Amino acid sequence: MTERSLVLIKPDGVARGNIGEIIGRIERKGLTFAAIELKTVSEDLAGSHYAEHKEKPFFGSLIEFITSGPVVAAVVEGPRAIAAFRQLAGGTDPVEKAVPGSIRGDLALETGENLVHGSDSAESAQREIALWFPNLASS
Ligand code: RTP
Ligand code: MG
Repeated sequence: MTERSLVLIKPDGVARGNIGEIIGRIERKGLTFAAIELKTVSEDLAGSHYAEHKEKPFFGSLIEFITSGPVVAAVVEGPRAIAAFRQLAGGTDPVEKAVPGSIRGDLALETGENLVHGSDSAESAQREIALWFPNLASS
């Protein structure tokens, strides 16, 4: 069954010139793009996107980081796209959790600057796609 996932290349990925590298990995996996756009992230959008982490001690630094520069926002599509992108991304901590071969495992060092976001469930994907791409048909 075809799924959609909301993928972000975070400000560190854009600033480090990793857009092409990350998009290439997504394409090589066989996923396709239903939407892709460079975006400046407002505090409002950042807070809504990461609402589940509101009470966490790292929430302030997370919002500061994700609004610190432009991000690439994309809707990625394909069979099991949500799990497939999470596999490509690797675990949250790029050293302790992400395995070599994954985006974070190969290219990142710190949990706070881990290059990419991918929706973690069908419910999150639906909510996040509506938030980032309100004009995209939900077909
Ligand atoms: P994301 O939402 O960004 O795709 O990352 P994720 O699912 O792998 O991790 P999540 O638990 O949703 O956490 C969101 C982001 O918050 C930062 N974080 N810092 N200092 C910490 O313990 C900590 N834990 C999470 C990370 O940047 C993570 O990507
Ligand atoms: Mg998450």
